[in-house]
Amino acid sequence: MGYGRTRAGTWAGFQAPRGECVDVDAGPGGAGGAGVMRLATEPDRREQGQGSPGQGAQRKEPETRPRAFSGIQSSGRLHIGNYLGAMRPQVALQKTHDAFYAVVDYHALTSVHDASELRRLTREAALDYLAVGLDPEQSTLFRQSDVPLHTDLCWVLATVTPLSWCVHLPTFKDKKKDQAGDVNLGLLSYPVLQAADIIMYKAVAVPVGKDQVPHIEFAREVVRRFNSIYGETFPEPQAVLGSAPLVLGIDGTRKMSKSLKNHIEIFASREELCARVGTMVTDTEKVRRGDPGHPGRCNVFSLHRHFRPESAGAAQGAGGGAEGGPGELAADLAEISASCTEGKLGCVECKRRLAGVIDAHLAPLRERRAELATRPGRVDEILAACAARATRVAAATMDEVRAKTGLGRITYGVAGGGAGGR
Ligand code: AQP
Repeated sequence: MGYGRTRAGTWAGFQAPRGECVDVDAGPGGAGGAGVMRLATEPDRREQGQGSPGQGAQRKEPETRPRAFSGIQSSGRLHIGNYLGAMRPQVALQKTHDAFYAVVDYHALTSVHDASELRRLTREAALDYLAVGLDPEQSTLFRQSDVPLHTDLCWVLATVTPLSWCVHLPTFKDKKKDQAGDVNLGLLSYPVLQAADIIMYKAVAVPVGKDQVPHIEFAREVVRRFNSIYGETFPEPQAVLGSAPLVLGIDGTRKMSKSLKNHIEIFASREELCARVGTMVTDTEKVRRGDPGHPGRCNVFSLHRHFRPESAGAAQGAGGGAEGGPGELAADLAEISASCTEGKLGCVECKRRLAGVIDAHLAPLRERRAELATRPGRVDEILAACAARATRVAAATMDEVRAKTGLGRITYGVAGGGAGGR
């Protein structure tokens, strides 16, 4: 099975049933889609205008692939929940979609209030993205704050978004608890900015983890509201889920998350990785080594699965290397399941084997990241060129939004570029 295909066989997100997510792993599909409104793939004069040289800006226009957008917060080291749930499907999607991926530092600002820390984390996240296989020749990888039009559109959307929609979002309620000492207005408007990020590029596909589905539904509601007031402008985006939409943390009960500190970093050293996997909670009903286990109820077994054959196609797409070929890994998985169920395989050994398979998968990614880290100028170049391309597309959208809402028309500059030491 491979990522990058839709069950519905169409990516015209605004034609799909409302609220439905697309499983990126399932079934044949293809690009396309026509609708009454201007499509995300339709080139705009402003977009085609001033091409700037460099990575990501050299592709041939007009782009005909449907658009995708997703973001990742630079609020901490990325973990295998981010990787399996979002980054791997995102990398797969870049083959079929004109993908815009942003390191969303405006969002991270809602929790990180230290300038050098935010800069560092933003650079790290960009490096992580490139290391897992994001190709700046195929995708537009940029830092969100390099395209300040995102906050411009966020304000416009805020004026059509009922306050109650934000206040009642479960994710806001969770954040209020997690960040009790810092419940800022940015946390409340977080999903509005996220909606702005997505629709700025008229994206129809949004590859994310399951926890983000309510935010994509929120963005769809905002689109409907805007379109009903100002006329058809934006397509309704659709969430795209991969084969691991919800990865549990090492506690085996809650979502793997930086803030819950139950995560396993993607780019931890081999030793750290083994230590973290070693502390994972296993099947609670298997108390002694010889007790029969229940792989279907064990988070360690879930991870065995996510790093094995059924994801092997995607793993290759994402640049991961696995121990053995897909056939060998599938047989290995079946053997683990059988011997755990029969009480022959102890949890310690099962975790040792899991650490081995994850390490083998991540080792080439680690190498690529280390290599990229020696060339910071190259990363800055990529981010700058991609920010220029994102700005051209965003400027076209904002021209349309400003005209429809009665705001003034302005000239847009290209900000920043590069996450490095300013
Ligand atoms: N455990 C997970 N399983 C599957 N997908 C996940 N994602 C995050 N955790 C899991 C997906 O990763 C993308 C980026 O997420 P983010 O940068 O917005 O961070 P997050 O969801 O807020 O991740 P954390 O670790 O939970 O961050 P904190 O603790 O800082 O809030 C998203 O697509 C998300 O679905």
